[in-house]
Amino acid sequence: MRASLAKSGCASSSCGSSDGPADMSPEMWERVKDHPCYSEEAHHYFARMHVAVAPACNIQCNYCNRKYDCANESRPGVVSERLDPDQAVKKVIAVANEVPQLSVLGIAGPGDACYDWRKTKETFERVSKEIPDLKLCLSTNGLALPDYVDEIADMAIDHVTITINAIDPEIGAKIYPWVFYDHRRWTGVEASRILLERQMLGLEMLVARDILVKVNSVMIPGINDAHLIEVNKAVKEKGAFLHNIMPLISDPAHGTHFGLTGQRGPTPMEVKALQDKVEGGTKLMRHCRQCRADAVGILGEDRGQEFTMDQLPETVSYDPARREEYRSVVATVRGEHAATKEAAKADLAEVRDAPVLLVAVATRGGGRINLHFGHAQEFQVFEVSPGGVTFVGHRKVEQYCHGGHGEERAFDGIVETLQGVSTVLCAKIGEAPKDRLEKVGIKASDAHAFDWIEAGIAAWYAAEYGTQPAMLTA
Ligand code: CLF
Ligand code: SF4
Repeated sequence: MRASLAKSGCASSSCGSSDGPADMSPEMWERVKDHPCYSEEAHHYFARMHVAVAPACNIQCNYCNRKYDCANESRPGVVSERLDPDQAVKKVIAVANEVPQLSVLGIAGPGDACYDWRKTKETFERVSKEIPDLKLCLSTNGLALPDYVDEIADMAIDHVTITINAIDPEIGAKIYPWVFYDHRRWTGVEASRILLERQMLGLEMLVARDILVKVNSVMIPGINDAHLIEVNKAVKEKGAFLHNIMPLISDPAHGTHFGLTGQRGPTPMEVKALQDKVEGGTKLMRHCRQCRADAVGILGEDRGQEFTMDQLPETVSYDPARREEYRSVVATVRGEHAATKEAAKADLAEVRDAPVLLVAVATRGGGRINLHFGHAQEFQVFEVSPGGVTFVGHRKVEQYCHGGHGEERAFDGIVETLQGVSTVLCAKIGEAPKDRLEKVGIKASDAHAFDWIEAGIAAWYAAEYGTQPAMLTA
């Protein structure tokens, strides 16, 4: 890899502090480089935690059952621990002492962070006093948002997510049966019109105050899937920073309207096809994990159960040492990672007449191919072509291997989930699953174990399609 660095020129300074991706100014990079949701690159290194302090909600979404989590930002079906601001502050300090990757505190349901504003505000203010460098991030359905934008700006909350599923009230009415606004309950198209107007107003007001806005949209086949192309254009015009198109999660067991009426969610390939159609509009987030409202950890892992209130010590005080040490290590490592990406790109440019392929990678994070096939609970999927390696999403699976034996049912699920994928790269795979994957047309290799992901994919691709990129791997 060092030779490759010399060949391609280092994308970052020698101390490893990258100026950020080419599609972003250094100032913008500074604002997002530690936020695991606002930067795909950051999600390899940094963690978020959510505290569920704001349980009340002022609207009803057809994909939500409020007995569970807020489906705008979380996977429904798992009950969260509801906290008061006192408990939340204690929990954040305990996590910050134990999880050095922690960089963001989010309030993301169940309920609406703006409707329950008093609790949201108190929690953020008190945490900021204890841990001033923690980024504050809130997620809202947008109905009450315009009332609090000035306070949000005063509190230096730099990241706000609004869930916008439609800009057409007729479509919105199929998603929202009612909203509670101005002391009364509204239904039908009128309810949706009020909500959508307030969402757009909130977006404009945040952008006017230079706050970064991410728009989340739940993709609901047959209801708003095609319409999300217009949503993407509209939020771009209003200045949204990022658009996150998330698949509807629908299961009768969740007791939601959509779950009970048989509304299906989209397949991974349908999500990808829609995301590809909106390329060129608002920049897309493709690495969302639809995490729980009490999630803790790097995206894709959830350490929430290690930090339930009953496990926390009586008193906690913040010790910044571990987080500071971690940040200095990351500064070096991410510079190295950025440089290998550039090297991979340069080597791929030498490959001729090769197809565009999807490659699934088993990783436990850190940007490396570092997980056994049988231990994966998700695969990160990358598109590779002579033009480069691009992250396109992740696919959750049931873990195949438990204590040395493979689960048949899990294997079949993996094959179905990896639809459209040509090759799996992982740290280790046994001959039996490798042969079985081959039989259904998916190659698997552990020849690039512990490489940086982009470098490993590029090396594999270049080897498959005729060149020998000897310098690519670390
Ligand atoms: Fe939480 Fe949301 Fe902030 Fe991230 S999550 S409040 S922006 S810190 Fe992230 Fe989770 Fe996806 Fe949300 S992966 S569900 S986008
Ligand atoms: Fe549920 Fe969140 Fe919608 Fe409220 S905004 S109904 S909590 S999904």
